[in-house]
Amino acid sequence: MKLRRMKAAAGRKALLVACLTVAAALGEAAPATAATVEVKLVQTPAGDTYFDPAGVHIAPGDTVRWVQLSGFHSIAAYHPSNDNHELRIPVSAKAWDSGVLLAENPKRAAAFEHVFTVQGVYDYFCKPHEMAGMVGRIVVGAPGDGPGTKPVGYAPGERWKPVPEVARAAFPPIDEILQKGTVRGAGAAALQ
Ligand SMILES: [Cu+2]
Repeated sequence: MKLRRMKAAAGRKALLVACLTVAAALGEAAPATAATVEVKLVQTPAGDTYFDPAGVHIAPGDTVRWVQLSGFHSIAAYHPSNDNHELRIPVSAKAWDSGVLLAENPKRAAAFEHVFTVQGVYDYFCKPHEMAGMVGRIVVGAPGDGPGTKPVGYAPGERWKPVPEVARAAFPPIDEILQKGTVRGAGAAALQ
């Protein structure tokens, strides 16, 4: 009995070592110069809300850091696990939802980070302001042909929550993101 427990413990340890080895190998495969790109969360005194920039192009392994400058916002992937929203990130990527950030920069609870490892197009929204068109788009490496490259409403049979018209119009075009690296939303560009 005692021996069996020891064997089981040894087996668990071997599994842990194997996992750590795989993690180390994956870490080495990521580019040595993984970058962090900052996106601001903004609400103007007039009540306009937006991500700035609205579109960014990053490399696999890079981090996006959202920083809340004014107003209260959240950052959530277009994904069925987030309130049955349409799937608009790569199929093998993990969904995320920051919840509403509770402080304005520079306080500690004013930022949220996510690391992007799977290539493709990621569309995301701010839960309080999706209906006002507060959405963003991230292209990681090559856009490929995943859900984020498809027209909004591409799978009516899934009965996902429809993407509001004002949000549809706010996604920066993928080509423009690839060309410029970052794209400011129409709202941000008009206000400044
Ligand atoms: Cu918002």
